[in-house]
Amino acid sequence: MTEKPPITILGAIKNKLIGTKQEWAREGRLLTGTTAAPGQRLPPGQREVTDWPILDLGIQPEIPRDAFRLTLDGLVDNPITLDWPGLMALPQTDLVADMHCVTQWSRFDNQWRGVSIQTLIDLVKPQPVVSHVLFEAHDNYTTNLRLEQFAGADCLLVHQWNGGPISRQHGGPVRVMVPRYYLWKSAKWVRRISFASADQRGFWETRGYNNNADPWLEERYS
Ligand SMILES: Nc1nc2c(c(=O)[nH]1)N[C@H]1C(S)=C(S)[C@@H](COP(=O)(O)O)O[C@H]1N2
Ligand SMILES: [Mo]
Repeated sequence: MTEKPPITILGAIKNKLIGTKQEWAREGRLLTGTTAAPGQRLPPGQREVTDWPILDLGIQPEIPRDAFRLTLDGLVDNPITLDWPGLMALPQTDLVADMHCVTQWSRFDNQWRGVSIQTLIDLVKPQPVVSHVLFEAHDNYTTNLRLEQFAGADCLLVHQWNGGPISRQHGGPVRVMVPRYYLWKSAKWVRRISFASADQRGFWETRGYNNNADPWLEERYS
């Protein structure tokens, strides 16, 4: 199963969108050059939306709950693979948070339910050398964070949004939510989280997007 899927018309359109986003990065599009005032809720260059746009690479994997598996491994004392009952057996956390996409939309007051990353970190016990985390998803998307970004008190592995299951389009049954960074850092359909002692850039981070991705610093591009 190493063959690449054939390029379909829809795939070609998505490839074009990926190309467009890479061009934005090269040209520094959407940059306002301003800095948010301390405590400002809407980051610079963003506008509030009330719908929830869908962004992906043209594949929206279908993962039934009973097929859900998430592996946490790498430089940890206790690597684990969680299934759906295993995830549900962990303490559940509710959080209301905003989200900010680099394509300029922000959506306020999203109600998330899931397992806090702190709980997962306590479970797998990363070794002291761990400095970075790499996420891999079922559509082969990847993204990366420093451990301290991922270990924030507001970081969750989520399975509910606004009181219902997260839809397949938005990364269900389980996605990552790291609300204080641009949304491309929050992997949908996550299947592996590996803890490492070195940084490895993900899909957008190798295509001109900022490695740190703080919306209030307008870290859109690298
Ligand atoms: N697996 C996977 N995760 C992903 C992406 C993707 O293409 N595949 N896109 C990222 C980007 S660029 C954004 S803006 C958000 C979009 O999440 P949403 O579609 O739920 O709004 O998912 C992020 N996580
Ligand atoms: Mo995005």
